[in-house]
Amino acid sequence: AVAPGIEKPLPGDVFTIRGTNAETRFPALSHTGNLTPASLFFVRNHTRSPILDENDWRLTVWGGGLRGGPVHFGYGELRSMPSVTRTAVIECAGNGRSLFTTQQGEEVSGTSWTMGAIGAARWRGVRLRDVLHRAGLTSAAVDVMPRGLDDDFVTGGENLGRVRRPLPVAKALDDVILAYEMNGEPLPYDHGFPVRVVVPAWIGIASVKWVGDIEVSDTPLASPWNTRFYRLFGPGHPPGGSAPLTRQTIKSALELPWEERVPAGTPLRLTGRAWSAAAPIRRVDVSTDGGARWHPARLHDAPRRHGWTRWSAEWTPRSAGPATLLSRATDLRGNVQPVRAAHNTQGYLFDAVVRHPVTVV
Ligand code: MTE
Ligand code: MO
Repeated sequence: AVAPGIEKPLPGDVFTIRGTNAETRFPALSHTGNLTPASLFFVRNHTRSPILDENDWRLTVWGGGLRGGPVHFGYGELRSMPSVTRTAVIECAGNGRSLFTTQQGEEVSGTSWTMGAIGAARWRGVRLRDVLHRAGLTSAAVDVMPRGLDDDFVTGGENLGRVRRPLPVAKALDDVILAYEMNGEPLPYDHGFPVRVVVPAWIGIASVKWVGDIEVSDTPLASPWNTRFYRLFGPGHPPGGSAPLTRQTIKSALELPWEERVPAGTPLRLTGRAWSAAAPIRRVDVSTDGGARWHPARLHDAPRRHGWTRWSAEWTPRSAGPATLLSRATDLRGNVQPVRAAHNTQGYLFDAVVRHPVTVV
């Protein structure tokens, strides 16, 4: 059986079961509400989606930060525990990476996303905190490391093992959930069926899919996903890279096709989305003349944490020729999208105002 939401992609959208990466095209979001349907939600896989059976699946919690030996949880057992439901975006740390090159002329390595490595969903599951307490968490615990059941990740001939990344115990006990539903349906295979981690506000790699075990350690844990990847490397950063990345930044994007042709003299409604990990979006400004003048956009969602905000602005294109559209988000803490994103060799956290080309005809 195919998990819900996968079998009916909108025309023109690429979706995978078992495949590697698929990006959501922003224009397709204009047909959706605040939540991203699973059929349009981007997929980021280091290897391929495993097809797991919830009856064979179990979660093992183990390590020196527990009172006793390993504790196992079945799918039905998790389902019978008290649940929470929470809206949160999941966004890849590399979202927007290709714009380092196309907009800033800088070289970066990694999956060449434009702005579509993000989606917002309603996640239902159990609090990681509740599972850790049931497993016998002690005050000696320092780090909590979920690990996926997908294949070992092999890169450049080197086997880095299964995808895993430590969370400080404070974050694990705060707002992290072990999710088994996405938008009211069981998780689709590509998004971590039967159970994934959801770490609100943090970069996507923290939200480990197909979780099979969680190490709870009384000493700090490391994995390639917090040492070799997901730090800022390059000039201006420490030799071993920055501290491991945690929170996402502030961004916005138009739902218009890239290089769209728009007729002169016809009023147009520009729509888009804005999001910030630090605080709800307070305002979005739009420029239709390459950044010379800015006008406030109308916001269509009440300020909310961890979701995104739809916005719109009216524009009547005047003279024929190329034009550049920009949107700039501001959040309630006063964070504003910068003109340039800080370069780093792996192209993480592209937060600059996007220069969106169109042609007026
Ligand atoms: N979890 C496992 N087990 N394997 C993976 O390859 N990719 C991570 C994260 N969790 C990954 C994973 C990355 S880099 C991102 S951005 C998110 O999952 C993407 O979640 P999605 O595919 O549901 O959109
Ligand atoms: Mo990612």
